[in-house]
Parts: sequence; C-alpha cells; structure tokens
Amino acid sequence: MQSVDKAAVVKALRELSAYLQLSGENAFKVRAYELAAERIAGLSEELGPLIAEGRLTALPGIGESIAKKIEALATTGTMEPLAQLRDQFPPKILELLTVPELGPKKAKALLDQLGVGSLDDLERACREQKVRALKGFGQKSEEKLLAGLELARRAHASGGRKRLGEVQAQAEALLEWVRAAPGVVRASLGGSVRRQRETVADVDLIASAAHAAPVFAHFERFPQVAEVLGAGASKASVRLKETDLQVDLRVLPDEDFASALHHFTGSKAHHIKLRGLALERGLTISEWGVHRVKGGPAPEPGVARHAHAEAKLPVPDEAALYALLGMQFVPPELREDWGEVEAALEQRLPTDLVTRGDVLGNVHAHSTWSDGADSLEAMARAALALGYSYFTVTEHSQTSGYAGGLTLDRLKAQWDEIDRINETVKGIRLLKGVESDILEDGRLDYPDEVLERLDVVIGSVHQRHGQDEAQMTRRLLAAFDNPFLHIWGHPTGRLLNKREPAPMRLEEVLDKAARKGVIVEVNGCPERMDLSPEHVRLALARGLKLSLSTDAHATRELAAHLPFALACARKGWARRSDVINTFEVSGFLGALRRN
Ligand code: DGT
Ligand code: CA
Ligand code: ZN
Repeated sequence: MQSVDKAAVVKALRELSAYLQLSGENAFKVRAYELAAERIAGLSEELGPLIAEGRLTALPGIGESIAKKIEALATTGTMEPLAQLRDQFPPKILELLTVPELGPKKAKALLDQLGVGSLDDLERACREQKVRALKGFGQKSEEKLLAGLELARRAHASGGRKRLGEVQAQAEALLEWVRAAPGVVRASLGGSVRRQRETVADVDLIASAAHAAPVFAHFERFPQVAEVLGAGASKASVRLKETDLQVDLRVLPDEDFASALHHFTGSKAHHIKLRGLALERGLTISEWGVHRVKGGPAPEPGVARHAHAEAKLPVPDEAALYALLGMQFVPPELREDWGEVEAALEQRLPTDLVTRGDVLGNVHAHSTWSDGADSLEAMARAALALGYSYFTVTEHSQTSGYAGGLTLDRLKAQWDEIDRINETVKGIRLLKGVESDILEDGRLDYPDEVLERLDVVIGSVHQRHGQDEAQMTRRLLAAFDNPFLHIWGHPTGRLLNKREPAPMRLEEVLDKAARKGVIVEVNGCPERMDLSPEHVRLALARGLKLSLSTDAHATRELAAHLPFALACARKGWARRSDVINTFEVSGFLGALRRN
C-alpha cells in the first residue's frame, strides 16, 4: 500500500461525524468517529502499513466498522456513507457548525424550518428576524448567532488564525490569573503570542509548580472559559468565550520551567537550528531540559568532560540555555530562524531593540476634528498622562471626506486650537500635522504652501487600493518626490485577515524612500501592523528610519496600539536609534527634515 494521507482520513472522519450529528444519529456513534479522527491525527507511525497489515483495529477506539471505512477511503478515495450524506444536505451546511453557540440540533431546526443551509442564509434569516420566531430560539439567541457568525467567518477566512490584537489582552489576563493559582512559582506566555506574531492559532502558557492539579483546577475556573477541552498530567486545554480561542497550559516542576518555556516558545525553525548546534557540542535540548550526550564532546572547549555529569544540566533561565550553546540570549520576538542564530553565535544580535519606554512622542492621531472619538484636548491630556512629551495631530485630509477629512479652512482653524492647547496644557507639545491622502497620481491633498507650514506630514494611500503593481509603484515614487512629505503612513495598506498588502515593487519603493529621506511608518493599529516585521528588515537594511505610530482614534488607543507597532519593529530587529519618536522633540523634528 502506498503512503496514505492521514490528514484526508482525519478530515473525512470528522466530516462524517458532523453529518451524523445533523442526521440526529445517536451521540455515542457520533463521538466514536470523532475519537477515531483524533486517534489517527495523533498517530506517530505511518497509516499505510497499519492498514496493509490489518492492524488498525489494534488501536484503541477503532473498531471493525470504522477500520473498514478508513480502508475504503485509503483504497478507493471515498468512504461509503459520506457521499450519500453529502448529497442529502445543502453543500455548505457544515459551515453552520463552525458558529459558536450553534449545535447540530439547532442547525437542523434552522435547515428544516427556514431552509438555512449556509452562513449567508443564516445571516439573512437573523437580519430578517425570522430566527427569533422559531421554537427554542429568541431575540437573544438571534443576536448571539449574528455575533458568532462574524467569528466563524473570520476564522474561515484566516485558516483559524486570529490577529494578535484580538488575543493579546485576553492572553495577558489569563497569564495573571494563572500566576495567582496555588503553588505557582513562575508563569509565562509561550508560542506565537510570546514571539508576537501578527496572527496566532492558539495561546500557549507555561507555569511551574510542585503540583499541577491545583493549578489546572484554578485555570479552568477563569471566568472567560467556555469549555474545558481536556486535562492530563502536565497539560490542560480550554476554549475561551468571545474570542473562541484555545489555550494550552503546561505545568512543570520549577527546575524544568526555563527549558519548557524555551521549547514551547518556539519557533520550530529556530529550535531545529539550535538542536543541530547543541549536538555539535555534545548536548541535546528538548522540553525536558539540556542533557549531555553520552560520549559526546564536552559542552565547552577546555572544560573537562568529567566535570559534567552525564545527565541534565541546570537551566535556571533561558539566558543560561543560550549560554550553554555559546550564544547571546535571543529575545523571543527574534526566534524565527531569520538569521538570529548565526548572529547570536557571533555576538552581533542587537542588544538595544526598541522598547516601550524608549518611545517619547505619539505619532499619528485623529480627534473629533476628523474621524476620532475624543476631542483634541482629551487626546493631548491622555498622551501627557502616558508620559509622552510630544504629540502629533494628524487628521485626515480633504479627499477623505468619508473620514471627516479637513478642508483647508478647517485645517487652519485647527492650528488655532493647537496653539490654545499648547498654551494651557503644560508638559506636552502638540505638533501640527496631517495625514494627507496620497492621491491616485501621487500628489498630496493640500498645496505646498500649506504643507510647508506643518510640522509633520504623513502621506497615506486610502483609496484605489485596487491599482495594479505598476500604478501603485508609480503613485508612491511620485509621492516621495514631494519634499513636504515626511512619513509614509501604513505603507502596504494591508488589513490582517482582510486585505492583502497593495501590489507594489516594495524594494524599489523603499530604495527611493531611503534616497529621499522619507520616514517609514510602523502602524500599530491591530488590524494593520503595517509594515510587517519582514518589511521592517528590508527598510532597515536600506538605512531607513521608522516612526512607531499608534494611529489612535480614541484616547484608549494611545496606549493600546503601541504594543503592536513595537511588535513589528522588534521582530524586524529595530533598535532604539532606528526609531525617530524615541528622540526628544527637537531630534524628532530634525529627523523629519528632508535631505
Ligand atoms: P501558532 O500556534 O501556529 O500560532 O504557532 P506556535 O509557534 O505557537 O506553534 P504551536 O502552538 O504549535 O507550538 C508552540 C511551540 O511549541 C512551537 O513554537 C515550538 C514547540 N513545538 C510544538 N510542536 C513542536 C514540534 O513538533 N517540534 C518542535 N521542535 N517544537 C514543537
Ligand atoms: Ca501556539
Ligand atoms: Zn490612514
């Protein structure tokens, strides 16, 4: 038998189980298929030989009948009842089961009574308020379904990955909760959240305690837990409300904490590199710690082998682990195998990656003058309270009428208000700015004699994202010829899980920005995170300077958005001196000046 695609088998079994649910089949049978799917998914050996040698039924949870179905799928490509079941139902019916709060019974009721066979059907039925009339539903459940529908759509569009911004706050709250569990010594986020990836599949938490059970019991009582997915000796998993996020918590003795944290922080690619290095030094690294390989070379040249027991080496923290490998400590954001291992071996990783405390001024903000939620004075006072010493006001420009863009008169009127606030609110300096549209042909939205009088001109693309690569490239290159443009705002225009970066010859555009002395924005809007970390590296390689912008449209967003700009900058290896709003106001204004 040829190699058999495990994923296809798992998918078919899950699908079968879902259809059986919709058919009202008994719960026991439904669950049997789900368990079989999980069993196959977790299988460490190849499926082909298992089938060929008739050993499937030796697996716990897989009986004669399920084994036959798997065999059929592997040999014929189909599985008997599945094809018929697919024909019995509308083609998109299984989408419905991805909506939180919508179980198979309710889905069946919606199908039978309202003909709802897809997410689109469901949305229509809810909006037309037909769902609330059904027995067992009500206005409340109609509203819940609409909210759940949104989540399901987003999950669908993104392969289940969520934006970091949807996850970060809840993950941190849960971390604090776990830290308060009985007996917890240390706890940390791990995985892609700790590495600050722009999207994440789930949340990984690692904690140390002498006894895991009481920690798990506390973990499962987190108020936002929707469902406990399972708990073993060292790992428990839950699904959270609202975000529908899965969280895995691992609890280990404190002596294993650092190596486990390191392991579950990843990334896999970073670890693969490290493992190779470790072997060269006669070491192995895993979630269980760093061990000497029997008969291997000493961990450090010049250190006698007998000085090290043939056993686990102490790893009190992650820095110790990297030290054992003869490397610099690698900050979690950098662990992607983007060259950080090589750099750390040569001690040339940046040690002054930009941090939150380095940022002295807020760049890019909107108030009620355009489409912001709070008054300019409220924004200024909030920025002051956060410890900023300057604040750039950058409303939308006239072409963005839909976003309250300022006409020339309104722009000038705002200058009077800025002057007034600068007189009355001490301790922070408001800078006059604008976020000007970069028009289709690359022109900015105000005449030069007006732009010239502004402290900070951000130029952003807001319309006609659909231009092709040549047009968009030309548009941006032309914009950079305008000597009054200081900062290129949300450069690629991407919206995470929603809109791809605009097509453009990015390297050519960055080359010109570098030549012309244009600053590149790293926009911290959680939907944007634009530039991406990879693009930040491209920019820094050209000597470009960055502005870490909040694009705040409300006082709350001044603090809330900065972490996402920092994430992109740090993952892109930006140091403090690469970022112009780490300078005092005079240095910041000086950096904006075009060459
Ligand atoms: P995600 O969840 O897709 O957003 O990304 P990660 O990096 O959080 O991936 P996840 O949750 O599957 O695993 C967390 C970390 O655990 C991962 O970064 C490295 C470690 N890990 C998990 N599975 C493996 C594996 O099969 N091999 C190795 N070397 N490491 C693994
Ligand atoms: Ca993860
Ligand atoms: Zn904008």
